[in-house]
Amino acid sequence: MYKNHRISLVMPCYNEERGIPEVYRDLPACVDEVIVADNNSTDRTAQIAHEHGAIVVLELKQGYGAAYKAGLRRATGDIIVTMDGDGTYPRNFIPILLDVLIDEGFDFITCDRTGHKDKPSNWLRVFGNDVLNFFIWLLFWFRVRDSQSGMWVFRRKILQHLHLTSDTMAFSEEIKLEAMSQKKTIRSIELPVYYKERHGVSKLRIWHDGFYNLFFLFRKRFGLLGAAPPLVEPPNLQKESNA
Ligand SMILES: Nc1nc2c(ncn2[C@@H]2O[C@H](COP(=O)(O)OP(=O)(O)OP(=O)(O)O)[C@@H](O)[C@H]2O)c(=O)[nH]1
Ligand SMILES: [Mg+2]
Repeated sequence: MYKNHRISLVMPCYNEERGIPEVYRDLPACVDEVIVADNNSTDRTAQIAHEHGAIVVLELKQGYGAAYKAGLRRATGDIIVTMDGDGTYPRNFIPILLDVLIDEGFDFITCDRTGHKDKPSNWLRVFGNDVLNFFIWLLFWFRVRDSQSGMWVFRRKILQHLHLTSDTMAFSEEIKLEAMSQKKTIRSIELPVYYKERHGVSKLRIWHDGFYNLFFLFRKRFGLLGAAPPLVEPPNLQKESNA
């Protein structure tokens, strides 16, 4: 619990047996439940997550977005924190981000890694991220510094307003588009964090995912993605279905 809010951490994991122990190593005590969405891992991801006390949800449909949808549906916290299962995102920032969300009355925080993605080996990722940020500005008229970041902190109830169609890596930009464009309903902010070296093998296919995510932005902008039911029902519908 954190300031009377129940906290869920959701991680999509595809072969992250090396990353999961790293996440747990300095996980703050305020996290009440950890959901590992295991995406057909062929290593010991599920076993290791289970041994650490996580709730393991198996998602057979392959993809970052598909795994996230399964994990988010299972989360019960008032506030959901997300990150990769590879140890890259800073767990010790969680209480600070929760402070900002709760004390300042935000609904959605997305974390910006760009200050720490300055290594020469990362130039292609930085460039690709910037191209996607630029097209978000061009197509949707709002600015985001790190459209591909996978660390978000948000109130679970906003899921009823989000239409999340993507089962792929484009899920990351889509959740920001959905949350940050609904300015009247959802109060959003982007905040900087640091970003560590990953444990285990990267699943990112830079060229494939980069072009796919760019194409996705156009399809989203011009309404070519079809409908997606919200991951949680609005409260009045929940009451009716429980009755
Ligand atoms: N790419 C990908 N990731 C998946 C999939 N299913 C689950 N994941 C998880 O989604 C997270 C993001 O993938 P990463 O390989 O970390 O991608 P990235 O963060 O862009 O790249 P790195 O900076 O190298 O970590 C990881 O926790 C993966 O294990 C999948 O089908 N594809
Ligand atoms: Mg990662």
